[in-house]
Amino acid sequence: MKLRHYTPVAASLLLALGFSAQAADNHRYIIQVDNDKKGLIKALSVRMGGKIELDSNGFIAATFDGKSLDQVRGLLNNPHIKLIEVDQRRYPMSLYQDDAGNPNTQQLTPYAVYQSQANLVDLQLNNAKKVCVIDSGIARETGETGGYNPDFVWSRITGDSNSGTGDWFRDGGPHGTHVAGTIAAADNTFGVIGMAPGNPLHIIKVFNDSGWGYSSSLAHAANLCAAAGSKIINMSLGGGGASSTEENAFNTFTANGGLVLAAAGNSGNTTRSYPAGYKSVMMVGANDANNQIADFSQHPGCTITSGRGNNRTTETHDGFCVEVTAGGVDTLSTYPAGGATLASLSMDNTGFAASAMENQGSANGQTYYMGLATATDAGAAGKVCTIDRGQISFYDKVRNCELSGGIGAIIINNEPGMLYGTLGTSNNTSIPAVGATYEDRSSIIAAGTASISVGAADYGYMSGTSMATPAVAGVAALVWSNHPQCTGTEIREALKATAEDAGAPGKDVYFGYGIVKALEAHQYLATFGCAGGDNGGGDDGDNGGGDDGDNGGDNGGDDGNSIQLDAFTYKVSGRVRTDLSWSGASSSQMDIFRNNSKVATVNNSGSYTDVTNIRGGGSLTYRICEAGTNTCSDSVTVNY
Ligand SMILES: [Ca+2]
Ligand SMILES: [Ca+2]
Repeated sequence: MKLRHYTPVAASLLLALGFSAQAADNHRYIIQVDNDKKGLIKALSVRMGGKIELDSNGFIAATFDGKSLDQVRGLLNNPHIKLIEVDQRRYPMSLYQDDAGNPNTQQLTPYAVYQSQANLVDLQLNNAKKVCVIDSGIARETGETGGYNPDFVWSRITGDSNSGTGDWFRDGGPHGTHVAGTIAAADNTFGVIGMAPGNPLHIIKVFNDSGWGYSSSLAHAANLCAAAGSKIINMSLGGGGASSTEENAFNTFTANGGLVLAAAGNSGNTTRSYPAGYKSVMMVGANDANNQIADFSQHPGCTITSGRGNNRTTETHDGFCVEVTAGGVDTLSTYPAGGATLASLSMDNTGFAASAMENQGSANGQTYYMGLATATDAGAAGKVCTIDRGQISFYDKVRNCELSGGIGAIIINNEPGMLYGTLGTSNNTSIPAVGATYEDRSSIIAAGTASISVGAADYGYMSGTSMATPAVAGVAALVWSNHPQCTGTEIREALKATAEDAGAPGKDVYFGYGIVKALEAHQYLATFGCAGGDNGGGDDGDNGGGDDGDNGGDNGGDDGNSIQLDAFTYKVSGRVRTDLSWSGASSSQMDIFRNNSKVATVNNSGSYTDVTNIRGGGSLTYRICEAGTNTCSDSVTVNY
C-alpha cells in the first residue's frame, strides 16, 4: 500500500494552503458495453444528453451534466449495457513520501532522504567531516521550546555559545534542532534519520527565535567552526546586504578546503540573500516531494552588475544564485522534546498520513463510518468515527461523534490532499480528532480498527529553504566521507554535476543544477576522481577522466564468451543516456560497468538504460558481466 504524507501539523512556514469549499460533483460515468454494440450505446447516450468523453475497448466514458448515477441508469435502460458506474477521479501521487507511522515508537525516513538517495550510500564514520551548524542551538538540555531529544549521537556533538544567546546545548527555538536532525539524526529504532546519520556536529548558537545575529557574528562563527575542526558549515539563515568581513571569513574557510552552504531564503522572489549570495557559499533552494520547486524558494539571477558608467562591470557566476535544491517542504525532523504536536493514525495496523486537529489523547478501537456525521448515531458508541468532510463544521462532526459515544474522530478530506482544520474557539469536545487525506478515504472507510493519537512530540514538520540547506549539507557530508581526499569545492562541483535536472530543462534560477543525488555524486567521484568529469558545474569541457579508452584487459580470456552487448548513446536535457541491450547471458542478474566502475546490478532482461548526469562531449566504455563473476561481454565504447 502506498502511504503518503501531506503536510501535517504544527510548525513553521507560511505556506498558505487554500481549500475550495467542496469538491465539484462528478457526473462522468463509465458504461461497459460489447464493442459491437458500442455505436448503438454511444448514440443512445448522446440522445439522452450525454457527452462522449472516451471510446475504448469494451467501454465508453460519458458526462451527463447534473445527472446522478441512478438517473443515468434510468436513462440508459438498454440490455446491451453491462454496467454503469461513476468514473472515479484519480489524482497524481507524490513521487516521494515520508514513511508513515509514529516517530515516538518507530524510525521514519523523511521523503527527502529517499529523494536525494541518502538511503543508498553509507556514511564512512572514520572519515566523516564535521558539520558546523550556525543556528539557534540544539536541544540537549531544557531550552525555550522543550527538552532533551534522544535522536542524536550526543557523544559526537560539540558546540560554542555566543555571548548573549546562551548555551549552545539549549534550544533558542526549535529551528536549530530541526536543522541538525536533518543532517545527522541517528539511525536507531525511533524518530527520524538524517542524511548522514550520526555525523559529527559542531553547534554554534547565534540567534534565538525572536532575534537575529549580526554578520560579524557569522564571520566570528565561521572562525569558530574552523577551530573546532569542521569542514562543512550549514547556515539556514540569511538576510539582505553583503558584508566584506563576513564574505572574507567564508572565502577563507572555503580556500582551506571547506564547504559552506546557506539558504536561498523564503520570500519567493528574486532577492539575493547573504551569506548564500557570496561566491564561496553554495546557495540552496527548496523543492517538495513531487520534484516541484517550493513556492517560497528565492531565485536570484546569476549575474551581478556593479559600478557606474565606464566603471560598470557585470559578472556571472554560479555562486551568485541557487546551485542545487533538496526537499524542504513539510520536512519531518527532530524537535526539542515535547515541542511539537503530532498526530498518528493507523488502520488495521497500517500507518496512514494524518494531521492533528484538536484534543490531545489517543483512541483505539473498532471503526464506525458516520458518513457526513450530520446527526448523532448510536452505532458509533465505543468506536472511532470515520467521517467525510462537508456540509457541517468539523466541530459539529466531532461533537456528533462524541455525543454518540464515539471515542475518537477521523475526518477525511473531500478533495485531494490532507485535511487541516481545527474545531474552533468554542470547542468543548474532548475526544482526539485527526484529519486524513482524500486519497486514503476508501482504505480508511474499509478498515475494521483504528488507532489515533494527538500529542506532544519530539518530532515535527517545518518548511523552508532552512530545511533544504541541511539536507544538502548532510548529503555533502555523506558523499564526502566516501571520498575524504577531495576538497569541499570538489564535493560542491560533484553535487552540481550529478544533480537531477528539474523544472525548466537545464540549469535554471529556481533549481540551479537540480535536486541533489547522493548515490549519483558518490559514483561520479568514484568514476572520475575528485577533479570530476569536468562536465559538471557548467564547465564546458574536455573530458578529463572519463574517456581513456580503458578497454585493455577486459577482453582477454573470454573464450567462449557468448554475451553480446550493444550500446546506443543519446542525450536528454543535455545529459548522456545509454541504452544497453544484450543477449547470451545466462545468470538472473547482470552487473553493468561504465568506465570500469559498476554502476548497477539489474535483472537479466536483455536491456537497461544508463541514465547519467554527464554533459558535454566525450566517450564512455560499457561492459556487462554475469553478476559477481568475470563472465563478461566485450567492452563497447560509445561517443557522445
Ligand atoms: Ca532515528
Ligand atoms: Ca532545471
